[in-house]
Amino acid sequence: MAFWRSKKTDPTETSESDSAAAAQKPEQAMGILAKMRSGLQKTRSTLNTDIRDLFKSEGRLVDDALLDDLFAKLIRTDMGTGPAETIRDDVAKRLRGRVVKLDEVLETITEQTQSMLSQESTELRLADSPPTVILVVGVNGSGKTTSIGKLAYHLHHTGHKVVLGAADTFRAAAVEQLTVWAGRIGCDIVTGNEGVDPASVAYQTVEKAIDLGADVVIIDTAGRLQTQTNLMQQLEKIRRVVEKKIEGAPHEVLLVLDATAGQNAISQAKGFSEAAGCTGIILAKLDGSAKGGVILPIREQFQLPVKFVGLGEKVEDIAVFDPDSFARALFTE
Ligand SMILES: Nc1nc2c(ncn2[C@@H]2O[C@H](COP(=O)(O)OP(=O)(O)O)[C@@H](O)[C@H]2O)c(=O)[nH]1
Ligand SMILES: [Mg+2]
Repeated sequence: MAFWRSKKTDPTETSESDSAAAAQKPEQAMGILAKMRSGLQKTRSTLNTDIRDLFKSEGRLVDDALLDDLFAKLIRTDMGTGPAETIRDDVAKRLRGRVVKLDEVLETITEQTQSMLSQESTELRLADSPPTVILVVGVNGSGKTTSIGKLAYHLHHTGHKVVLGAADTFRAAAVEQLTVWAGRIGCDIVTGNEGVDPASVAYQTVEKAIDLGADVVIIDTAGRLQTQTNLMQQLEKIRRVVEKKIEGAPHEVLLVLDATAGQNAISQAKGFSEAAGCTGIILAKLDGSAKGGVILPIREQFQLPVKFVGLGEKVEDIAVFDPDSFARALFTE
């Protein structure tokens, strides 16, 4: 599970700055597990403290009382009743009537969660010929700009030429924020003055990427709600101008969801994802949340793969979503 297939073929090209990206190569899956573990620390400690309370060292009989208690603990991670029932019923099916230790229950829960989270692909959809255009959308403050910065950093350091487009022209601060990221990464950015048509910024960004022979374009957009018709139309316009320039673009429309919003993030985003033609999800701010269980209803209710998870505010705090590592990080110490 590479973060992104590295373009570099000449080993002399690798530099120290590749180490963060290298930490996400398949042979270093432990790196990803460690990262997820640290990002999910809040959820895990709530959950494990809670579940541990149910057990004594000599174990406990799996009966209705335990199953009810377990259900209540699972719910606290904001996974919702559906997924919590599925997990509880699986524990019942496999362990009812037995006296079991904590570890065995956690292992059962982890396996069930892994299967619930499994999805076809987390790989970014690439253009047949570069540049690949990625549009990033979501409500205000969900973590769009920060996720773009982190994503761009990893792409840049795996040998991809990245151009950023600051199409959130509502606030000068938003443009500045992305400009700071571009400077930090050392990649190109196209900006427009506050208030200019975001679609024109998107258009110019794609144009510049073509001129520069860039591999990836990532376009930031202003936060919006699905109910804001004019803003949704503006998003549609961005899509149109991008597609006009490159057939098949945008290749990905990534919806950024804020994990700290728990179930609210889901209700907010449901209609949005359809209206904006989203192709994948970035679940940001998992580190700040004790509600990491929210990923389960996200996988259940959206017909979209989770592509990345945000695990902090630093450049390296993003990971390709891997269901197995995620479930393990959620439940095991
Ligand atoms: N802890 C944490 N904070 C994040 C993460 N992603 C974004 N943030 C913070 O969330 C706030 C809003 O992020 P921003 O990218 O500006 O959101 P936007 O309005 O969607 O562009 C900022 O303070 C970010 O530093 C994350 O994965 N972890
Ligand atoms: Mg922003």
